[in-house]
Amino acid sequence: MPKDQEVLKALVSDSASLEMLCKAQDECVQTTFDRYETQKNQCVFGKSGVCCRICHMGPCRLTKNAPKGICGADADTIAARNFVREVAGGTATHSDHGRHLVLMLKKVALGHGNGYVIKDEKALRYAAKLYDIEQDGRSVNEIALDLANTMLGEFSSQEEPLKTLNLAPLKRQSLWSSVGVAPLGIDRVVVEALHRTTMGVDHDYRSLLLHAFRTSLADGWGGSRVASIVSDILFGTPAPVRSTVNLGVLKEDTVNIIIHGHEPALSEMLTIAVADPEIVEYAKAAGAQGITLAGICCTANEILMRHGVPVAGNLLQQELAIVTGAVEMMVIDVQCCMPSLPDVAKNYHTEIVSTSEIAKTVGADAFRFNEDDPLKSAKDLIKKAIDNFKNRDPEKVSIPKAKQPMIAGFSVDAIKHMLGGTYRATFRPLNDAIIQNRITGVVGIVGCNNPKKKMDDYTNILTKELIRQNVLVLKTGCAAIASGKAGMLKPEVGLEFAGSGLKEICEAVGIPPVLHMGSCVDNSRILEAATEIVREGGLGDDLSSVPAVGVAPEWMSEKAEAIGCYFVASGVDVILGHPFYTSGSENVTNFLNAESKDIFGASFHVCEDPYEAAEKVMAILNEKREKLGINKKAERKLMDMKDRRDLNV
Ligand code: NFS
Ligand code: SF4
Repeated sequence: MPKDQEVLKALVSDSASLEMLCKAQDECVQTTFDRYETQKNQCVFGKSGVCCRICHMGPCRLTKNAPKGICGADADTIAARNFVREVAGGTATHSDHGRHLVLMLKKVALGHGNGYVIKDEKALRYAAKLYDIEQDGRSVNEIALDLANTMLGEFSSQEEPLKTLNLAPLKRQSLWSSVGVAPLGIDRVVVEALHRTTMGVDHDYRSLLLHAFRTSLADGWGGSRVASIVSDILFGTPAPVRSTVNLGVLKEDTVNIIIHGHEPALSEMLTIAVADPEIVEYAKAAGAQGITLAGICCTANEILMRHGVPVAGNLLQQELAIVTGAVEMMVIDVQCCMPSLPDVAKNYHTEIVSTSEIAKTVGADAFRFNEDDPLKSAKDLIKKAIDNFKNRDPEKVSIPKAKQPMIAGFSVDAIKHMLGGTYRATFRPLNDAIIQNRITGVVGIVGCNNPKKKMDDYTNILTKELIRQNVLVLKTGCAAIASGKAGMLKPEVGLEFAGSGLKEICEAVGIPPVLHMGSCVDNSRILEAATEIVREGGLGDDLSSVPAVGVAPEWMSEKAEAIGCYFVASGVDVILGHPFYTSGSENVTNFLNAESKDIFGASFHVCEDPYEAAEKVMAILNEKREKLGINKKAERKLMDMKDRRDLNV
């Protein structure tokens, strides 16, 4: 049954998506939004986390009359086990992405980069210092090889905790050791998560949930952090860059290629290849004015941050991009690439090309990059897209006008330089602004879209509310793209909504009030920023004392669960726009939403409404400020070198 515009309007926030939803409906193209309708009566057992199909005596579904599974597992065990497996899924996902990058760094270091190089030697040297790698009298490749091997050890370490944990404040590190959640090798904890949760192993919900936190730390202070560090070394550390976002970045007169997924290596090559004069000529010969490369999801964020490549959209726009009828090719790799893409593409001329060995999609063309000559492969792929330009049906083309300019590229290094100036990169001005109550605190708004919520709405309302209340907002993933579409990544627009204290600081140091920090693995950059704040001094000696909160408004992915857990285990409270699937166990829910506070100094909170979330954020920030004794228009507390040394963080 076709829906009227009002119904469709309730699904999405931006006009481009609405136009494409209407077009999809007119052309009888099914999207996530339609399929969500058909799945609407979602299983209550699944939703409350008390369905278990871990062994084949089951599946078991717990009810009042059947409160235990066949093996005797109760709701606590089952809900906790399911949760651990989800967190392990998220950790594995980010970390495998990290692993692929480390393996590439190793190849480059061994001289087999085949077009990939160490682009940012400074980032390499900085990382080598963090991991205590000898640099004196050694070549760049020798250092890189040692770093790559050290990082590979982070995956395989059997008995030693992760070295990357050392990047956290000392107090947090000792808390992890004393609680016993400092993870050993990334692969080991993920395997252990599967082991612990199989039939007949770990049945104590506390022990299981602690393993969820342990596993998540191997993501945030392991795989994801490693991914960000190595991406910066290989592809350059992001610095502020201008670009545009939303479906309006596609053009009628160019060949449009969308890169979608997560791993930056191939998209980097495509970015290089697309500018090659030979390719530009090839496109012109095909009757196009050129080539437009645009991104979706986190691949978009990666190439946006480093090259200013425009962003076509976030998770729920992947199908809508194809509905424009103007996409010659969508290149997909891993994660968040919906299996429905070839079905949608059948209605147009779009070719879906999958490039990852581990991610096949039925109906997509599998394209293997030639490892010996990835640049040539990238060019071949682009030529294939250009060849498809002639198949575009002008009757079916309708590109929405909506697009917004934006600024992205705020790595920690970039923020430090903006705050401190070229000669003295430092977080000091930010710490001072927080101490003086010009800025109330820092909030990371991260994560996905989810058809259960009006697309981008919660994220955008919350962002505005928070900057109005003088909170500096850090963004990653699809939440960052949402802000871009709403115009909030234009500094002048952000400043218009910002409270007076935040505005004053942002204007003084030249940063916008909403900072796009990258993809989801870059959530580790948010922790890095929080650690810099602790080290700078004056805001306590641990991450849990900093007035900082994480929010995942529209999350859907296991990755978001892993991120939430490592934020909490790092001492940063996390607000979820909708709850985990654990409501079937009061104990599990209580552990995540309350008891974890006693262990980590932070816990999860659920706020289904963005205004309620804003209130909760402010309450948490103010509580932290109160504890620090800075919850008044305080005079400036000056830190001298001695104070800072005494902090010992
Ligand atoms: Ni993150 Fe990036 Fe988006 Fe969610 Fe998916 S793209 S890794 S998981 S949907 S934010
Ligand atoms: Fe049922 Fe226990 Fe098997 Fe789960 S592990 S399916 S609760 S018998």
